[in-house]
Amino acid sequence: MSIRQEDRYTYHDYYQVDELLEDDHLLARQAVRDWVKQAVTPIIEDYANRAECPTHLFKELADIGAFGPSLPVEYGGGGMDEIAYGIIMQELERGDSGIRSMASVQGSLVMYPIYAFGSEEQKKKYLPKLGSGDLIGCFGLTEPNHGSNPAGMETNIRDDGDAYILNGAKMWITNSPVADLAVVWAKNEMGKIKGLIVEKGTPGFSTPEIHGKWSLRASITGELVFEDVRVPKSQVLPNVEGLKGPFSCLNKARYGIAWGAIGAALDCYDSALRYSLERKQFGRPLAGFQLTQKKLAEMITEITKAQLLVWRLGTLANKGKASPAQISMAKRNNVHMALEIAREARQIHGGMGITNEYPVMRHMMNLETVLTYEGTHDIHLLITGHDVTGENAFT
Ligand code: TGC
Ligand code: FAD
Repeated sequence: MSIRQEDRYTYHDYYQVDELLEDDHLLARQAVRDWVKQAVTPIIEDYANRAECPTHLFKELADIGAFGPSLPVEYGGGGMDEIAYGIIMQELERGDSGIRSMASVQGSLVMYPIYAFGSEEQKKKYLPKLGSGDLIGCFGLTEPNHGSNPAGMETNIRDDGDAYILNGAKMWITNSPVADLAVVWAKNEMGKIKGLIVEKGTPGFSTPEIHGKWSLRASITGELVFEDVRVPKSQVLPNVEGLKGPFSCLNKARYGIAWGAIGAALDCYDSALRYSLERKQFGRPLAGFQLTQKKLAEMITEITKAQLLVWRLGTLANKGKASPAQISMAKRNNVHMALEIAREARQIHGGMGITNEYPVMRHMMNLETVLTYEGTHDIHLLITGHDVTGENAFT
């Protein structure tokens, strides 16, 4: 079977949402789009097939400004606004959700907490190197027994003079086996959650890889295991305590995913539209049948609604007014929308849709993870339910 080499992707903007964007947004988008066509498309099916992470792309992602696009330049970021950040995530996920994950974790889950909650020494030590891709980071919140409910975490620190002793385990951690450092959330002796920067090579710290994923196969995932790991107190993030620390990072990453998922949806729609025009059955193109048109018309309608949703969310985020619940709504809606579109697009491709000559099955499998990580589909529904009713379904 030949592996897809050609990338005929064309962007779709049915409601001329581009008119709402600024020149900087369009320039950033074009640069990332060009990079995805040149660096991601030719290799991604092969890496996904082999369940291998294209780690050489970390440095290239840094070079195109994908790490912390909306963080200040002096702290390793891109100095752009939140819409530019979203648009970059959209183009990356058009290539592959795993590639967007590489950037989400580095920028929103590693650089952001160090920027927002770190000491000046920590920022100077880590942020420029993270922004340039000379250091790779990961984010440890989820545990084997505590996924949707991180408040129950068992990972803990114990005071030991000028250091803390860290024990516990984190599960499902994107990039952990290749990371130089981990931002880890753990409870202290008072039960308060603190963030720590734990460097690779610290005795007692290991990062075994998780194998056997049918989803996000081009992204590397592992555990974080801490056995009496001595972490100097200077490695604790001094300016945050409690769950709002990790949740603030998740707001950033979930926002990026709300944009990113549209990229995967667009790639599936674009491929299905082209295939339906080129493939003939019963003497006419598939696109000429009403049932195919229904699928395509519903796809572009949902994509258009999602594009408008994130544009508005981005304008709110630029003013610092995007609430966590608004971000939850957009993450949930857009990932589900993308997954539904991937499934419909797969049908339009018929048998060819299950092969790696087209991107749809890969996107579809990836989106199963995206539906679950950064808060599952149902958890985000309950966050919206809590917001609109005032009643907390979690307690
Ligand atoms: P709750 O009692 O509601 O809140 C505890 C404290 O946290 C504050 N808070 C937030 N702060 C900022 N942003 C948010 N979104 C916040 N949500 C809550 C809250 O104000 C409170 O602060 P304080 O000062 O009063 O203590 O918390 P809860 O324990 O009842 O949790 C509610 C729930 C279920 C919504 C939450 O646990 C949740 O979101 N669960 C989902 C877990 C999740 O999203 N995990 C993601 C792991 S990381 C990941 O998946 C990375 S994938 C990376 C990739 O490859 O792209
Ligand atoms: P569970 O919490 O056990 O949930 C199982 C099911 O129960 C879900 O459908 C859920 O919606 C449902 N459920 C749970 N509670 C309720 C409730 N109160 N009401 C109704 N339904 C409920 N985590 C990190 O910290 N860092 C990472 O870098 C990271 N990367 C990941 C990469 C991949 C490939 C994957 C798959 C996950 C990653 N995660 C990461 C973990 C991810 O955030 C969790 O998988 C997710 O939060 C769900 O937790 P869980 O898998 O333990 O599912």
